[in-house]
Parts: sequence; C-alpha cells; structure tokens
Amino acid sequence: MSKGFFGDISPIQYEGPDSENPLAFKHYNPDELVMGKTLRDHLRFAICYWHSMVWPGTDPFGGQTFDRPWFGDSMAHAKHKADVAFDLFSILGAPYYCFHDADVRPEGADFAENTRNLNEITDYFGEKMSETGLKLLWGTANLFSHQRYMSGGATNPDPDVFMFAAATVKTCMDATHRLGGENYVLWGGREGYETLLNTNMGRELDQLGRFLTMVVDYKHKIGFNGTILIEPKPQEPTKHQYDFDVATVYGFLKRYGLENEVKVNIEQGHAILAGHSFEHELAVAGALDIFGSIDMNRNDYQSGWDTDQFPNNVPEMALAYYQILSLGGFSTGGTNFDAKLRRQSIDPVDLVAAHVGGMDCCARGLKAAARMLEEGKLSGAVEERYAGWDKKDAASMMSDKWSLEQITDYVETNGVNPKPVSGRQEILENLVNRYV
Ligand code: XLS
Ligand code: NI
Ligand code: NI
Repeated sequence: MSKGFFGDISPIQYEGPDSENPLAFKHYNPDELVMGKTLRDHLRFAICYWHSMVWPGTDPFGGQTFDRPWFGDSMAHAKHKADVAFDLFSILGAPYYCFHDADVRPEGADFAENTRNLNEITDYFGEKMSETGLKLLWGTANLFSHQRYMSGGATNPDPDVFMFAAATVKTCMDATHRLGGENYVLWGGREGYETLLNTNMGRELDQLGRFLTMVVDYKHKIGFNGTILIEPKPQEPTKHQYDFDVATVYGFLKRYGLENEVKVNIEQGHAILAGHSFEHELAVAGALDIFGSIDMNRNDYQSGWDTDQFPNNVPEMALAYYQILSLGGFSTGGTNFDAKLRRQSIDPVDLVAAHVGGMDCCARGLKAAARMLEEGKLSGAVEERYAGWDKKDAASMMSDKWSLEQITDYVETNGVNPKPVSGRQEILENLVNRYV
C-alpha cells in the first residue's frame, strides 16, 4: 500500500468494545457470524467515491476547505485519486465501492472525450480490483452537476439533452458491467421541476418512463445480471423531484410496466426529507417487493437539508436493519456510505475515523436487529395481533369467495360485535430498548 496520503495509518483491525483506539473497530468484526452469516456478508459495506474523494468541503457560504493532492482536471489527477481511493478501501477493509462517471474521470470537451476518459479509468479500476479483490456495488451517471443538465436529464425539455443523457448512461452501464458491478443506480436530482409555469409534467413523466425502459432493455441486451435501482428523494436540488419516495417510485414503475424490473436504493437522509422514517421507506419497499439497497447516512434533523452525515445513532440503525433482516437481508444490494465529512474535518485521519465509526454503528445496529429477530418477541406480537385472520371465515373474506352481501349476512346471523384490543405500543417500544 502506498504510504502517501494516509501516512502511517494501517488497515483497521477489530479490537472489541473495550478498545479505546479511535482507529479500531469495536463492533464490526467482519468474520463474526450472525444468524449464520458473517457481518461482512450481511452489511456489504461500500465506500462512495463522490463524498470521500471528490467533495471539496464547500457549503453555500464558503469554498473549498479540503486540500487534496488529486484535485484537478487531468487524467493523471484521476489516477492519483484512484490510487488513494483504493488505499482508503483497503485500510477500511470494505468489500465494495460506488461511483458516478463524473467522480472518476475528467470532464471532456464532448461526449467522445468523456467516453474515452471513462473507459481509460475503467481499465485502471479493473486492474486495481483484480489486485485487491475489491468489488463494485454500483455505478451511476452524474446527470445533475453539469450545466447541460440544469433543466433535467431524461426530463429535459430539449431532446438533445435527453439524447446526451441516454448515451452517457449507456457508457456508464457498460463500465459498470465491465467491472462486474452488482447494481446500476439512477438518482434523478434534476428529474423534477422548479415551477409548473414552465413545465409539462405529463410529458416529462413519459420521457422518464421511456428513458428507464431503454435502460432496462439495454441491461438485458448486454446480459447485465445486476439490479437496476432508482434512488428516491423528494427535493434538493430540484424543488419537486418525480422520485419523491418509495411509494411514488412504485406508482411510476407500475405505470410504465417496470415494477418487476427495477428496485429501489433507499437513502436514510432522503427518507427524512420526505417526512418519513428510514424504516418506513424500507417497509414500503418490502411490502411492494422492490427493496434493493441502501445509502447510509443521517440528516441533521433541524436543518432540513440532505446533510449526508455519517450514521451515529444505533437505535435508528437497529430498527432499519430489523426491516432489512426481516426481508431476508440484501441480495445484490449493500450498505453504501453516501456520507460526507463535516467541512472542518480536513485531515486524512478524519476520513478514516468517520467510516470506522459508521461501520461500527451499522454493525451494532445489525447485531441488535438480529437478536430482536431471533428472539421473535416482536414478530410474535405482530403475529398474535393478526391471528384472527388465520380463522376460516376471515380467510374467506380475503379470497374472492365472499361478497359484501355475504359478509353482511354473516354479521347479522352470528351477531358479530368487535371488541377493541390494545395495540401495546409502549410495551413493544420498551422491548426494543432491551436490545439497543
Ligand atoms: C444525492 C444522492 C446521490 C446518489 C447518487 O442526494 O444521494 O448521492 O446516491 O447519485
Ligand atoms: Ni444517495
Ligand atoms: Ni443524498
């Protein structure tokens, strides 16, 4: 490993909960078996390129605070960045990473140069991946930063932009496929509108549906076995985004006949922005059978922005992983740290420590969730709550055997007169407290 940017920081070891070493795992022991599976395989951690390697520490009131030797526009800078990125992945022992095209290659003068640059860096990644055994959780295209996308990518009023975006997505799917990526993500930061005064919403939705249909067709054409994922978010940067939340995405997929082809990548911070809890979004995806992957971060609950902070709230993580484990865990998905440092955290050690803490927090949450699931007290209470539905007459109501008239008849003949039953919320909340 190059001794460059991270100096003498060596690969992070598991030292257990009593360790006081800030650069050791206290809860994430990758080899620990939980419900018959290692924590490594449960959590499937991925490090994101954009926040960790690209973001310069800016905010709306101030410029760059991070001095990174790889900041710059040349291919040499891009390769230097890749070297340091892979050092970071190895130090953390994370099995996966994720990237946008714009994170990893310099912006070219035109489409052809963008593609050349992306392909060159894809080759470079390929070599590094076979040297290190690191894997790609997902790739994606940045269809929101460049000025050409200011009015959207797929939903742009200008068909030339739609075309440029579609061709760009093709190159990113090719790169993802070539690197053995396990998913391909579409997050539509600019797929939405600022004002209805200049927007034809029905047309824009049809454009987005057509775009996604082509993505799915191309996936099958090239034999990409990964999952196509949409990442919902209600707003920011666009005032109203079309992929508002999981339920909205499902309605969209249904309308364009894609509900069996596309799943969701759910981000904690986006759930909060949509006025939901993270576990709500996970449960909706589970109920509608479109759960795919997660972007792990937390929002500042006061600011109302997507502040993308590293997770540090174990009880929240426990409830989230409880949903995920209840769904049988990840298949192609994983836990991507879509989280960035605070802009005052300018040292290399901050980047490592942030991930160590986030990984520990997730591991602790997952272990608590596994205990909750294995002991079955919570699921037992839910089963008991719905036990009436196992009875024969109740089952007939759910099948098409009974109509409203027959039910009315039944109520009259049997004198059905329901008695209220406690929901036991506080008792269940107290129960959760025992695990976290
Ligand atoms: C922004 C999104 C973005 C996606 C990938 O809010 O979270 O980072 O994860 O385009
Ligand atoms: Ni995200
Ligand atoms: Ni986000």
